[in-house]
Amino acid sequence: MLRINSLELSTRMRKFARTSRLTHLLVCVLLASCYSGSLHAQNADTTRADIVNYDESAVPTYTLPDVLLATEGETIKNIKSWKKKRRPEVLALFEEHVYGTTPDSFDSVRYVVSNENADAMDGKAHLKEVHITVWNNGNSVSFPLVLFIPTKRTKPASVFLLINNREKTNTDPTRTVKSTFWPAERIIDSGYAIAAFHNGDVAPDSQESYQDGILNQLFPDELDKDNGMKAIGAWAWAASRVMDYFETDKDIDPDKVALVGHSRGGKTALWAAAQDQRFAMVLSSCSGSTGAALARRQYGETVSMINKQFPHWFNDNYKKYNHDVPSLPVDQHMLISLIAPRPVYTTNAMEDRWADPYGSFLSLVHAKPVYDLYRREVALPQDMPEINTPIINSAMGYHFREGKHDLNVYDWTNFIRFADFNFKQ
Ligand code: GTR
Repeated sequence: MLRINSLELSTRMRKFARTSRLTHLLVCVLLASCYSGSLHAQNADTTRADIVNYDESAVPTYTLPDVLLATEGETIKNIKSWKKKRRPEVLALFEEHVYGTTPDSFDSVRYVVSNENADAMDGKAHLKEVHITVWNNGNSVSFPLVLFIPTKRTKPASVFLLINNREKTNTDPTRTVKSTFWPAERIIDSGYAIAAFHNGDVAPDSQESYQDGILNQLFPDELDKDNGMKAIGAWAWAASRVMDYFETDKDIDPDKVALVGHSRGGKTALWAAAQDQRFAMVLSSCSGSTGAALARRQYGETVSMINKQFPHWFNDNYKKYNHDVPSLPVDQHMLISLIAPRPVYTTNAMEDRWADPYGSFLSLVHAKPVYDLYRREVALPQDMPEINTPIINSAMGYHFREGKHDLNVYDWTNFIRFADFNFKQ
Protein backbone atom coordinates (compact mmCIF):
# COMPACT_ATOMS: atom_id res chain seq x y z
CA MET A 1 0.00 0.00 0.00
CA LEU A 2 1.21 3.50 -0.76
CA ARG A 3 0.69 5.85 2.12
CA ILE A 4 0.99 9.47 1.22
CA ASN A 5 0.98 12.36 3.60
CA SER A 6 0.67 15.94 2.52
CA LEU A 7 3.53 16.76 4.89
CA GLU A 8 5.80 14.70 2.67
CA LEU A 9 5.29 17.10 -0.22
CA SER A 10 8.35 18.11 -2.11
CA THR A 11 9.93 21.43 -1.27
CA ARG A 12 9.10 22.67 -4.73
CA MET A 13 5.45 21.87 -4.28
CA ARG A 14 5.33 23.63 -0.93
CA LYS A 15 6.97 26.69 -2.41
CA PHE A 16 4.48 26.53 -5.23
CA ALA A 17 1.63 26.18 -2.76
CA ARG A 18 2.88 29.23 -0.80
CA THR A 19 3.50 31.49 -3.75
CA SER A 20 0.21 30.75 -5.34
CA ARG A 21 -1.88 30.98 -2.19
CA LEU A 22 -3.38 34.27 -3.27
CA THR A 23 -4.28 32.81 -6.64
CA HIS A 24 -5.72 29.82 -4.80
CA LEU A 25 -7.89 31.99 -2.66
CA LEU A 26 -9.09 33.99 -5.61
CA VAL A 27 -9.76 30.95 -7.73
CA CYS A 28 -11.39 29.28 -4.76
CA VAL A 29 -13.81 32.15 -4.30
CA LEU A 30 -14.51 32.33 -8.02
CA LEU A 31 -15.01 28.63 -8.41
CA ALA A 32 -17.03 28.39 -5.28
CA SER A 33 -19.42 30.88 -6.78
CA CYS A 34 -19.27 29.58 -10.38
CA TYR A 35 -19.30 25.86 -9.80
CA SER A 36 -20.44 25.07 -6.35
CA GLY A 37 -22.41 28.07 -5.27
CA SER A 38 -25.52 25.98 -5.49
CA LEU A 39 -23.87 23.27 -3.45
CA HIS A 40 -23.08 25.66 -0.65
CA ALA A 41 -26.57 27.04 -0.78
CA GLN A 42 -28.13 23.58 -0.94
CA ASN A 43 -26.32 22.05 1.97
CA ALA A 44 -27.04 23.57 5.31
CA ASP A 45 -25.02 20.66 6.74
CA THR A 46 -22.21 21.09 4.21
CA THR A 47 -19.88 18.16 4.62
CA ARG A 48 -16.15 18.40 4.23
CA ALA A 49 -16.33 16.96 0.71
CA ASP A 50 -18.45 19.90 -0.47
CA ILE A 51 -15.95 22.60 0.47
CA VAL A 52 -13.43 23.36 -2.25
CA ASN A 53 -9.99 22.71 -0.85
CA TYR A 54 -7.01 24.52 -2.37
CA ASP A 55 -4.75 24.11 0.61
CA GLU A 56 -2.08 21.41 0.31
CA SER A 57 -1.78 21.12 4.06
CA ALA A 58 -5.47 20.21 4.24
CA VAL A 59 -5.12 17.28 1.85
CA PRO A 60 -5.95 14.24 3.98
CA THR A 61 -3.48 11.43 4.53
CA TYR A 62 -4.58 8.73 2.16
CA THR A 63 -3.74 5.22 1.06
CA LEU A 64 -3.82 4.48 -2.65
CA PRO A 65 -4.92 1.05 -3.81
CA ASP A 66 -1.81 -0.75 -5.05
CA VAL A 67 -2.08 -1.07 -8.80
CA LEU A 68 0.05 -4.21 -8.76
CA LEU A 69 -1.76 -6.01 -5.96
CA ALA A 70 -4.45 -8.35 -7.31
CA THR A 71 -7.68 -8.77 -5.35
CA GLU A 72 -6.72 -12.27 -4.26
CA GLY A 73 -3.52 -10.93 -2.73
CA GLU A 74 -1.05 -11.81 -5.47
CA THR A 75 1.60 -9.22 -6.25
CA ILE A 76 1.87 -8.83 -10.01
CA LYS A 77 5.47 -9.16 -11.14
CA ASN A 78 5.31 -9.68 -14.87
CA ILE A 79 3.47 -8.62 -18.01
CA LYS A 80 1.76 -11.98 -18.35
CA SER A 81 -0.04 -11.84 -15.01
CA TRP A 82 -0.72 -8.11 -15.42
CA LYS A 83 -2.47 -8.82 -18.74
CA LYS A 84 -4.23 -11.96 -17.62
CA LYS A 85 -5.22 -11.10 -14.09
CA ARG A 86 -4.81 -7.59 -12.79
CA ARG A 87 -5.53 -5.53 -15.91
CA PRO A 88 -8.97 -7.11 -16.49
CA GLU A 89 -9.67 -6.75 -12.78
CA VAL A 90 -8.83 -3.02 -12.72
CA LEU A 91 -10.85 -2.42 -15.89
CA ALA A 92 -13.86 -4.19 -14.37
CA LEU A 93 -13.56 -2.10 -11.19
CA PHE A 94 -13.71 1.13 -13.21
CA GLU A 95 -16.71 -0.17 -15.14
CA GLU A 96 -18.54 -1.20 -12.03
CA HIS A 97 -17.78 1.74 -9.77
CA VAL A 98 -17.10 4.73 -12.02
CA TYR A 99 -17.68 4.90 -15.78
CA GLY A 100 -20.16 2.09 -16.39
CA THR A 101 -20.21 -0.90 -18.66
CA THR A 102 -19.75 -0.59 -22.42
CA PRO A 103 -21.87 -2.81 -24.69
CA ASP A 104 -19.47 -4.87 -26.75
CA SER A 105 -21.60 -5.34 -29.83
CA PHE A 106 -24.18 -3.76 -32.13
CA ASP A 107 -25.92 -5.01 -35.24
CA SER A 108 -24.24 -3.09 -38.04
CA VAL A 109 -22.37 0.04 -39.06
CA ARG A 110 -22.06 2.10 -42.22
CA TYR A 111 -19.56 4.81 -43.18
CA VAL A 112 -20.64 7.38 -45.74
CA VAL A 113 -18.22 10.04 -46.98
CA SER A 114 -20.69 12.88 -47.32
CA ASN A 115 -18.20 15.51 -48.41
CA GLU A 116 -14.69 15.29 -49.75
CA ASN A 117 -12.12 17.83 -50.94
CA ALA A 118 -8.73 16.57 -52.07
CA ASP A 119 -7.50 20.17 -52.32
CA ALA A 120 -8.32 21.55 -48.87
CA MET A 121 -6.05 23.96 -46.95
CA ASP A 122 -4.54 25.29 -50.19
CA GLY A 123 -3.77 21.80 -51.39
CA LYS A 124 -2.03 20.73 -48.19
CA ALA A 125 -4.81 18.44 -47.03
CA HIS A 126 -7.47 16.03 -48.15
CA LEU A 127 -10.74 16.66 -46.30
CA LYS A 128 -13.19 13.85 -45.64
CA GLU A 129 -16.45 14.33 -43.80
CA VAL A 130 -17.68 10.91 -42.83
CA HIS A 131 -21.05 9.95 -41.36
CA ILE A 132 -20.81 6.97 -39.07
CA THR A 133 -24.17 5.25 -38.63
CA VAL A 134 -24.61 2.44 -36.13
CA TRP A 135 -27.69 0.18 -35.94
CA ASN A 136 -28.89 -1.91 -33.03
CA ASN A 137 -32.26 -3.62 -32.57
CA GLY A 138 -33.80 -1.74 -35.49
CA ASN A 139 -32.70 1.74 -34.33
CA SER A 140 -29.82 3.83 -35.56
CA VAL A 141 -27.68 6.79 -34.57
CA SER A 142 -25.51 8.74 -36.96
CA PHE A 143 -22.68 11.11 -36.11
CA PRO A 144 -20.25 13.07 -38.29
CA LEU A 145 -16.49 12.84 -38.28
CA VAL A 146 -14.28 15.52 -39.79
CA LEU A 147 -10.89 14.38 -41.03
CA PHE A 148 -8.01 16.23 -42.72
CA ILE A 149 -5.16 14.09 -44.08
CA PRO A 150 -1.87 15.64 -45.25
CA THR A 151 -1.47 15.32 -49.01
CA LYS A 152 2.33 15.34 -48.86
CA ARG A 153 3.17 11.92 -47.46
CA THR A 154 4.61 8.60 -48.56
CA LYS A 155 2.55 6.28 -46.35
CA PRO A 156 -0.72 6.17 -44.41
CA ALA A 157 -0.87 9.04 -41.94
CA SER A 158 -0.70 8.96 -38.14
CA VAL A 159 -3.71 10.84 -36.80
CA PHE A 160 -4.79 12.92 -33.81
CA LEU A 161 -8.48 12.36 -33.01
CA LEU A 162 -10.07 15.03 -30.81
CA ILE A 163 -13.22 14.38 -28.80
CA ASN A 164 -14.67 17.88 -29.17
CA ASN A 165 -16.63 18.87 -26.08
CA ARG A 166 -16.86 22.56 -26.98
CA GLU A 167 -18.68 24.44 -29.76
CA LYS A 168 -18.81 22.63 -33.08
CA THR A 169 -17.20 25.61 -34.80
CA ASN A 170 -13.91 24.60 -33.14
CA THR A 171 -13.57 21.84 -35.71
CA ASP A 172 -15.00 23.73 -38.69
CA PRO A 173 -14.48 21.62 -41.85
CA THR A 174 -14.72 24.74 -44.05
CA ARG A 175 -11.89 26.41 -42.09
CA THR A 176 -13.83 29.67 -42.01
CA VAL A 177 -13.37 29.48 -38.26
CA LYS A 178 -9.86 28.59 -37.15
CA SER A 179 -9.64 27.72 -33.49
CA THR A 180 -6.61 27.23 -31.26
CA PHE A 181 -8.57 24.39 -29.62
CA TRP A 182 -8.05 22.34 -32.82
CA PRO A 183 -5.27 24.01 -34.84
CA ALA A 184 -5.75 21.78 -37.86
CA GLU A 185 -3.37 23.66 -40.20
CA ARG A 186 -0.56 23.39 -37.65
CA ILE A 187 -1.09 19.63 -37.31
CA ILE A 188 -1.20 19.11 -41.09
CA ASP A 189 2.04 21.11 -41.46
CA SER A 190 3.64 18.69 -38.98
CA GLY A 191 2.74 15.72 -41.17
CA TYR A 192 -0.13 14.31 -39.11
CA ALA A 193 -3.77 13.85 -40.00
CA ILE A 194 -6.28 15.48 -37.67
CA ALA A 195 -9.85 14.37 -36.95
CA ALA A 196 -12.68 15.24 -34.58
CA PHE A 197 -16.19 14.31 -33.62
CA HIS A 198 -18.55 16.19 -31.33
CA ASN A 199 -19.54 14.51 -28.06
CA GLY A 200 -23.05 16.00 -28.18
CA ASP A 201 -23.81 14.17 -31.42
CA VAL A 202 -23.54 10.87 -29.56
CA ALA A 203 -25.00 11.77 -26.17
CA PRO A 204 -26.05 15.33 -25.31
CA ASP A 205 -24.01 16.82 -22.48
CA SER A 206 -27.01 17.53 -20.30
CA GLN A 207 -28.50 16.01 -17.21
CA GLU A 208 -31.96 16.21 -18.79
CA SER A 209 -31.22 14.83 -22.25
CA TYR A 210 -28.02 12.74 -22.16
CA GLN A 211 -30.15 9.68 -22.99
CA ASP A 212 -31.26 11.18 -26.31
CA GLY A 213 -28.46 9.69 -28.37
CA ILE A 214 -26.98 6.22 -28.40
CA LEU A 215 -28.40 5.33 -24.97
CA ASN A 216 -32.11 5.55 -25.79
CA GLN A 217 -31.64 4.46 -29.37
CA LEU A 218 -29.07 1.69 -29.26
CA PHE A 219 -28.48 0.60 -25.69
CA PRO A 220 -31.55 1.40 -23.54
CA ASP A 221 -30.69 -1.43 -21.11
CA GLU A 222 -27.74 0.62 -19.88
CA LEU A 223 -30.16 3.18 -18.49
CA ASP A 224 -31.69 0.67 -16.06
CA LYS A 225 -28.45 -0.48 -14.51
CA ASP A 226 -26.61 1.01 -11.53
CA ASN A 227 -23.40 0.24 -13.37
CA GLY A 228 -24.75 1.29 -16.77
CA MET A 229 -22.87 3.60 -19.10
CA LYS A 230 -23.79 7.30 -19.11
CA ALA A 231 -22.53 10.24 -21.14
CA ILE A 232 -18.77 9.77 -20.69
CA GLY A 233 -19.12 6.06 -21.46
CA ALA A 234 -21.14 6.94 -24.56
CA TRP A 235 -18.54 9.44 -25.81
CA ALA A 236 -15.78 6.87 -25.26
CA TRP A 237 -17.83 4.29 -27.18
CA ALA A 238 -18.04 6.75 -30.10
CA ALA A 239 -14.25 7.20 -30.11
CA SER A 240 -13.99 3.46 -30.65
CA ARG A 241 -16.43 3.64 -33.57
CA VAL A 242 -14.15 6.25 -35.15
CA MET A 243 -11.27 3.84 -34.59
CA ASP A 244 -13.29 1.17 -36.42
CA TYR A 245 -13.62 3.62 -39.32
CA PHE A 246 -9.89 4.40 -39.34
CA GLU A 247 -9.24 0.68 -39.77
CA THR A 248 -11.10 0.89 -43.07
CA ASP A 249 -9.48 4.08 -44.44
CA LYS A 250 -6.30 3.29 -46.39
CA ASP A 251 -5.03 6.85 -45.94
CA ILE A 252 -4.81 6.36 -42.15
CA ASP A 253 -2.37 4.21 -40.21
CA PRO A 254 -4.65 2.49 -37.64
CA ASP A 255 -1.60 1.60 -35.53
CA LYS A 256 -0.84 5.29 -34.99
CA VAL A 257 -4.05 6.83 -33.72
CA ALA A 258 -3.55 9.33 -30.88
CA LEU A 259 -6.69 10.16 -28.92
CA VAL A 260 -6.98 13.72 -27.61
CA GLY A 261 -9.46 15.27 -25.20
CA HIS A 262 -9.76 18.31 -23.01
CA SER A 263 -11.34 18.40 -19.58
CA ARG A 264 -14.51 16.26 -19.79
CA GLY A 265 -13.15 15.20 -23.17
CA GLY A 266 -9.83 14.45 -21.45
CA LYS A 267 -11.57 12.17 -18.94
CA THR A 268 -13.29 10.47 -21.88
CA ALA A 269 -10.05 10.03 -23.83
CA LEU A 270 -8.43 8.26 -20.87
CA TRP A 271 -11.43 5.98 -20.36
CA ALA A 272 -11.73 5.21 -24.09
CA ALA A 273 -8.06 4.27 -24.40
CA ALA A 274 -8.17 2.27 -21.17
CA GLN A 275 -10.83 0.06 -22.74
CA ASP A 276 -9.80 0.10 -26.40
CA GLN A 277 -6.19 -0.86 -26.78
CA ARG A 278 -6.18 0.00 -30.48
CA PHE A 279 -5.58 3.63 -29.48
CA ALA A 280 -1.82 3.88 -29.67
CA MET A 281 -1.48 7.07 -27.61
CA VAL A 282 -3.52 9.34 -25.35
CA LEU A 283 -3.17 13.09 -24.84
CA SER A 284 -5.38 14.31 -22.05
CA SER A 285 -5.61 18.03 -21.29
CA CYS A 286 -6.66 19.39 -17.88
CA SER A 287 -8.81 16.31 -17.20
CA GLY A 288 -9.05 16.85 -13.43
CA SER A 289 -11.53 14.98 -11.29
CA THR A 290 -12.25 11.45 -12.51
CA GLY A 291 -9.70 12.08 -15.24
CA ALA A 292 -6.05 12.11 -14.25
CA ALA A 293 -6.41 13.65 -10.76
CA LEU A 294 -6.21 11.40 -7.71
CA ALA A 295 -9.64 11.35 -6.05
CA ARG A 296 -8.29 10.66 -2.57
CA ARG A 297 -6.52 14.01 -2.37
CA GLN A 298 -9.90 15.75 -2.41
CA TYR A 299 -8.20 18.86 -3.77
CA GLY A 300 -10.22 21.08 -6.11
CA GLU A 301 -13.19 19.28 -7.63
CA THR A 302 -14.14 16.22 -5.57
CA VAL A 303 -16.14 13.09 -6.38
CA SER A 304 -19.11 14.55 -4.57
CA MET A 305 -18.97 17.85 -6.46
CA ILE A 306 -18.63 16.28 -9.89
CA ASN A 307 -21.43 13.82 -9.24
CA LYS A 308 -23.74 16.54 -8.02
CA GLN A 309 -23.05 18.90 -10.88
CA PHE A 310 -22.80 16.28 -13.62
CA PRO A 311 -24.90 13.29 -12.53
CA HIS A 312 -25.16 12.23 -16.17
CA TRP A 313 -21.42 11.61 -16.66
CA PHE A 314 -20.63 8.57 -14.50
CA ASN A 315 -22.63 5.53 -13.45
CA ASP A 316 -24.98 5.51 -10.46
CA ASN A 317 -22.65 3.36 -8.34
CA TYR A 318 -20.09 6.18 -8.36
CA LYS A 319 -22.46 8.36 -6.34
CA LYS A 320 -22.09 5.96 -3.39
CA TYR A 321 -18.58 7.30 -2.91
CA ASN A 322 -19.56 10.96 -2.75
CA HIS A 323 -18.79 11.11 0.95
CA ASP A 324 -16.68 7.98 1.20
CA VAL A 325 -13.85 8.39 -1.28
CA PRO A 326 -11.41 6.21 0.74
CA SER A 327 -13.55 3.14 0.10
CA LEU A 328 -13.43 3.53 -3.70
CA PRO A 329 -11.70 0.35 -4.90
CA VAL A 330 -9.77 2.37 -7.50
CA ASP A 331 -8.02 5.70 -7.83
CA GLN A 332 -7.12 7.49 -11.02
CA HIS A 333 -3.49 6.30 -11.24
CA MET A 334 -5.08 2.93 -12.01
CA LEU A 335 -6.88 4.43 -14.99
CA ILE A 336 -3.53 5.65 -16.34
CA SER A 337 -2.04 2.20 -15.69
CA LEU A 338 -4.60 0.68 -18.06
CA ILE A 339 -3.02 2.67 -20.88
CA ALA A 340 0.39 1.05 -20.37
CA PRO A 341 2.55 0.35 -22.26
CA ARG A 342 1.14 2.90 -24.71
CA PRO A 343 2.38 6.49 -24.47
CA VAL A 344 0.26 8.80 -22.36
CA TYR A 345 0.63 12.58 -21.93
CA THR A 346 -1.37 14.70 -19.54
CA THR A 347 -1.42 18.44 -18.95
CA ASN A 348 -2.41 20.97 -16.33
CA ALA A 349 -2.62 24.73 -16.19
CA MET A 350 -1.52 27.04 -13.42
CA GLU A 351 -4.81 28.87 -13.17
CA ASP A 352 -6.74 25.62 -13.00
CA ARG A 353 -6.48 24.53 -9.36
CA TRP A 354 -9.95 22.99 -9.78
CA ALA A 355 -8.31 20.15 -11.81
CA ASP A 356 -5.65 19.50 -9.12
CA PRO A 357 -2.40 19.72 -11.11
CA TYR A 358 -0.25 18.08 -8.44
CA GLY A 359 -2.72 15.23 -7.96
CA SER A 360 -2.75 14.69 -11.72
CA PHE A 361 1.03 14.55 -11.89
CA LEU A 362 1.07 12.07 -8.99
CA SER A 363 -1.28 9.80 -10.91
CA LEU A 364 1.38 9.37 -13.57
CA VAL A 365 4.02 8.70 -10.94
CA HIS A 366 1.87 6.01 -9.30
CA ALA A 367 0.98 4.40 -12.64
CA LYS A 368 4.64 4.11 -13.58
CA PRO A 369 5.16 0.66 -11.96
CA VAL A 370 3.02 -0.82 -14.74
CA TYR A 371 5.11 0.93 -17.42
CA ASP A 372 8.15 -0.46 -15.58
CA LEU A 373 6.77 -4.00 -16.01
CA TYR A 374 6.92 -3.37 -19.75
CA ARG A 375 10.37 -1.79 -19.37
CA ARG A 376 9.13 1.36 -21.05
CA GLU A 377 11.45 4.32 -20.68
CA VAL A 378 9.71 6.83 -18.47
CA ALA A 379 11.52 10.08 -17.79
CA LEU A 380 9.19 11.46 -15.12
CA PRO A 381 10.82 13.42 -12.34
CA GLN A 382 9.92 12.54 -8.76
CA ASP A 383 8.76 16.09 -8.10
CA MET A 384 6.21 18.25 -9.84
CA PRO A 385 8.01 19.72 -12.90
CA GLU A 386 8.59 23.45 -13.16
CA ILE A 387 6.05 25.56 -15.03
CA ASN A 388 6.34 25.31 -18.84
CA THR A 389 8.84 22.43 -18.67
CA PRO A 390 7.30 19.63 -20.70
CA ILE A 391 8.44 16.03 -20.35
CA ILE A 392 8.53 14.82 -23.94
CA ASN A 393 11.14 12.10 -24.50
CA SER A 394 9.37 9.52 -22.41
CA ALA A 395 6.52 6.99 -22.63
CA MET A 396 4.73 9.06 -19.97
CA GLY A 397 4.71 12.77 -20.70
CA TYR A 398 3.41 15.77 -18.83
CA HIS A 399 3.38 19.52 -18.72
CA PHE A 400 2.21 22.09 -16.24
CA ARG A 401 1.86 25.31 -18.14
CA GLU A 402 0.99 28.88 -17.33
CA GLY A 403 -2.50 30.07 -18.16
CA LYS A 404 -5.99 28.83 -17.78
CA HIS A 405 -8.13 25.72 -18.19
CA ASP A 406 -7.95 25.20 -21.93
CA LEU A 407 -6.48 23.27 -24.83
CA ASN A 408 -4.28 25.62 -26.81
CA VAL A 409 -1.42 25.83 -29.29
CA TYR A 410 1.19 25.33 -26.58
CA ASP A 411 -0.50 22.05 -25.66
CA TRP A 412 -0.77 20.88 -29.28
CA THR A 413 2.85 21.82 -29.98
CA ASN A 414 3.94 19.52 -27.18
CA PHE A 415 1.52 16.80 -28.28
CA ILE A 416 3.22 16.86 -31.69
CA ARG A 417 6.67 16.67 -30.08
CA PHE A 418 5.52 13.77 -27.90
CA ALA A 419 4.04 11.95 -30.90
CA ASP A 420 7.19 12.61 -32.93
CA PHE A 421 9.24 11.00 -30.17
CA ASN A 422 6.98 8.03 -29.54
CA PHE A 423 5.67 7.28 -33.03
CA LYS A 424 8.80 7.95 -35.00
CA GLN A 425 11.49 6.52 -32.74
C1 GTR B 1 -16.15 21.65 -15.25
C2 GTR B 1 -16.04 20.34 -14.53
C3 GTR B 1 -14.71 19.72 -14.79
C4 GTR B 1 -14.34 19.77 -16.25
C5 GTR B 1 -14.79 21.02 -16.97
C6 GTR B 1 -14.77 20.96 -18.49
O1 GTR B 1 -17.31 22.31 -15.04
O2 GTR B 1 -16.20 20.59 -13.18
O3 GTR B 1 -14.68 18.41 -14.27
O4 GTR B 1 -14.79 18.64 -16.90
O5 GTR B 1 -16.06 21.37 -16.62
O6 GTR B 1 -15.14 19.97 -19.11
O7 GTR B 1 -14.41 21.99 -19.09
